[in-house]
Amino acid sequence: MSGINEQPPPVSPERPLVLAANRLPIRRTEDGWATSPGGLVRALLPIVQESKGSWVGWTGEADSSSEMIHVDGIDLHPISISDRELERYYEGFANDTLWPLYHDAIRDSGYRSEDWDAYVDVNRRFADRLAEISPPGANVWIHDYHLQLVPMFLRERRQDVRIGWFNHIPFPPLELFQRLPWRAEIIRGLLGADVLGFQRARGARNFVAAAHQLAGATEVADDLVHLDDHTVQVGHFPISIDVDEFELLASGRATRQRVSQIRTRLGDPEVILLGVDRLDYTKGIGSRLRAFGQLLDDGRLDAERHVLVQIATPTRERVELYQEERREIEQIIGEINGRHARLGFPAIHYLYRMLPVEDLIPLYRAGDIMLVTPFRDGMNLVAKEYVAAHVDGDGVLVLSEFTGAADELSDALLVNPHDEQALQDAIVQAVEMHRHERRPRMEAMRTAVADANVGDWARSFLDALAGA
Ligand code: ADQ
Repeated sequence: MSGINEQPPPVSPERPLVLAANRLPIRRTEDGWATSPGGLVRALLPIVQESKGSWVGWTGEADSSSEMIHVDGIDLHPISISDRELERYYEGFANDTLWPLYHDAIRDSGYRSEDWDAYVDVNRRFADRLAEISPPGANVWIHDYHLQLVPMFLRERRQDVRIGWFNHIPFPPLELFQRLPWRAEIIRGLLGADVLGFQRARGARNFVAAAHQLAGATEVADDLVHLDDHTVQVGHFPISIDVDEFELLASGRATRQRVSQIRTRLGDPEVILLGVDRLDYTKGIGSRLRAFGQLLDDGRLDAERHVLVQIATPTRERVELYQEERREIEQIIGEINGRHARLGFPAIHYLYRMLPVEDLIPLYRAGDIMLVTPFRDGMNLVAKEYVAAHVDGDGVLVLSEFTGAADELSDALLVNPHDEQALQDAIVQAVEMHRHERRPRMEAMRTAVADANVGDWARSFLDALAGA
């Protein structure tokens, strides 16, 4: 492990860290605003606090005030976004144009110029706010596909700050990316940064190819591209989780008690299969459920011995494609349970809700087999959380080869989720796997996850930015 405290910090009160992301890391409570939970927020907050930095983003509420909020020792600068803009910038351009296109065009994207105009306006608002509030010489770290024009807009106003951008989702190959009517604008927007970070080496390569083809940028070294007197470092920085925290929570007595309660409640099945995802059409939830249903139909699995628990988090519920996806998943579950449930014992247990981490960890531990089968995913933290939670050294991960996590977790059962037969076979192989094979595979995956936690990830990106 690189040990995040051994080197001098890449950010300091002299070079504070200013973060920008679509969402501020806060939620409203009865007593006002509180920071929201989650590994990324926990990893970044202390760095922002120590460097006396700040965070720019949207509160999650339309037309909110843009007055500064001070929570947990950091200054948060809200960007006010109207309901109309949310429809166009967020639900439209970010989630109906970019999201499907960047995920292998698994659904058709909408290309509407009014959505693009709102995306430009909101990106400019972010950049203006960053330009106003960033101290001289600050490190500005911009997150994700919602804000791809911010690097260029910010550079136009502030040449003294260092600008980094990290993409949490895949960056598509040129053949797909060039469908975007505003492809050159996006590339030029990103090239305003000093460091561009991607989850996988492949995403970084895709970007370099697009920058060359669509903007005439030249690759001057392995990870450096050059355009108009400005050089940009392009690298991959695979994100991770707070490994120590997952292990700690997973080892507690309360968790062990919850695990045995869960098993009893599920009717003490031999094998618990588990899926945990945002209810997103990229996650391959429907195919996974169909594969399970087919295995029950064919008698290769038995609903008395094999039980599937699917936890789905509500997400982007105002977007039509997400409503359709939810209807389809719930229909599949209904059909499978109709055929295979017994009174009081469904074959698939389904929860459509967000769970607190104290409920999620016992479920991970109770899961003998974790099914992570997206058609495309930038990283997929659920896979890493499952592995970190399995302090017992047991458990099998069935993992789509189209996730970033597959690069590091090569001891999972890697599967092509488009191949129905392969998916069914992988599930059966997981169910039948002997502990002599399960345990070494899990041990290797646990080593891979423990070798890089989210603090190391933040540190390595900020080191690159500091050296830019
Ligand atoms: P997501 O698409 O949201 O993230 P993922 O990486 O799996 O996907 O993260 C989901 C997070 O939500 C996990 O931390 C998980 O514990 C949590 N979660 C899921 N369902 C939950 C539930 N019902 N209740 C509570 N928590 C739940 C995007 C990209 C990913 C990339 C991450 C981080 O799409 O590819 O890994 O950002 O960069």
